[in-house]
Amino acid sequence: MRYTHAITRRPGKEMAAGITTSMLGAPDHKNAMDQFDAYAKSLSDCGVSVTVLDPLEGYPDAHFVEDAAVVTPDVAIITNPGAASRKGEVPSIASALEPFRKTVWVRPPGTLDGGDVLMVGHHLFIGLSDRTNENGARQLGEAVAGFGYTWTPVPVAAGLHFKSSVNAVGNDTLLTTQTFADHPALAGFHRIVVSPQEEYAGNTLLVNGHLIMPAGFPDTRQKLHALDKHIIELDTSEFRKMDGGLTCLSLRF
Ligand code: CIR
Repeated sequence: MRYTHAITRRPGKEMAAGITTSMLGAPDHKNAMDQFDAYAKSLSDCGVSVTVLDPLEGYPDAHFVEDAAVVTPDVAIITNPGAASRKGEVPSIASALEPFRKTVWVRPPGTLDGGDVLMVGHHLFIGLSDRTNENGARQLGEAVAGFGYTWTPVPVAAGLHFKSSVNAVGNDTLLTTQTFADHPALAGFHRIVVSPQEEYAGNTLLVNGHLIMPAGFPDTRQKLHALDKHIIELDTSEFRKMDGGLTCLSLRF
């Protein structure tokens, strides 16, 4: 799919108060801003018009905009994030998307994080995780079914979200961690498997034929090199400290 737009949000000064399990220490806001600027520039270099929202006061995880919506070519689904501290992020993302798409909202008891949703063509893989429940997955599946999409729920056994472990790096090629290397739900796709010490690089982003990957993962870089795509490596250290990666930082459509 060719993207024309992306919505992003600058990290706020309170970003260290977000949710994390990483034990990598507190993020440095200044470094995070520099990393964010490089990220937004890379999206722009890939031919995408980038909207940059201001930090959302009181919501230290709000720059991980991917979790607040799922945008298809036909409709934007506004999520009900699984973490209580993140539910208030959605109205501002809905407002940012309204000029582009009709919106449909996930309602309780359904919960859904966009990080659990991988769209490949007209199919959605929806991770069932600590953040996304079956009701939320079904609401999303039903919202897109009318536009010709199919969907598969996939239990997420490791990592925060489904896309912490599986991402598209080509039309029929997925980059996965070993957990999903032989997963039957992904049958039919060519799979490139990241090594156990490079699992974080499984969160690599395909934008208009370019691969944006986190810096510092030479084995994965070499594997991706075989795809003959332009590779952009970005330092994501400050976002990683807060369990975030490259896909989390934008909504692409
Ligand atoms: C959280 O735990 O919700 C944030 N600290 C990180 C969210 C990362 N989002 C993503 O992978 N889509």
